[in-house]
Amino acid sequence: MHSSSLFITFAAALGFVAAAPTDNTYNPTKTSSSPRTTHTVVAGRGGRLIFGPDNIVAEVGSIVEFHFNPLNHSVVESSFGKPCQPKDADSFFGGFFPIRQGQSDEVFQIEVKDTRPIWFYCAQNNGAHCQSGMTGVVNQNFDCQEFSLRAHRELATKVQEPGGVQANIQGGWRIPNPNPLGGF
Ligand SMILES: [Cu+2]
Repeated sequence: MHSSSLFITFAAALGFVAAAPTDNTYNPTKTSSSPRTTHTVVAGRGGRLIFGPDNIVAEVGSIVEFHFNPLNHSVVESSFGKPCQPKDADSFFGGFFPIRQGQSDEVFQIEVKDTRPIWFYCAQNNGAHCQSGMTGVVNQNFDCQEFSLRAHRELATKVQEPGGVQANIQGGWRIPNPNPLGGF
């Protein structure tokens, strides 16, 4: 291998390491210049196959906190064009929350890292939740109806494959419900 191409390979490897997520530790006591906003989303709100709300506007740095009502919902990150499937190997996955009544005593939090839309769905296949409308978005581009939640949901109804999951809970924090008396 020519020495310059070796250098480029080496630099690319360094860049990859630098770009990899390094801090996946949940630290609620971490101080910051302004308090973080938390946006609450309830999976299965009102006993329906929905996320409520399902169209969230959230500033960069804020937290979206998923709560779970019956029965056995989940949350996975997808992409606009491929509903009901994880976007990629790094897509967040909160696992399943099997409960019969009330709400789960655990929640799943994600951080809004940039202004791009974050598409998500429930991967529960007993009842085809994603295909039945259990999808949502953070920071939809409201200027472009081509990429609206409505259009995404329309695509989801046509998905033939079961909803996909990740091998592990990842991309967020599954923690005890910080506000268990908050209702829903
Ligand atoms: Cu569900």
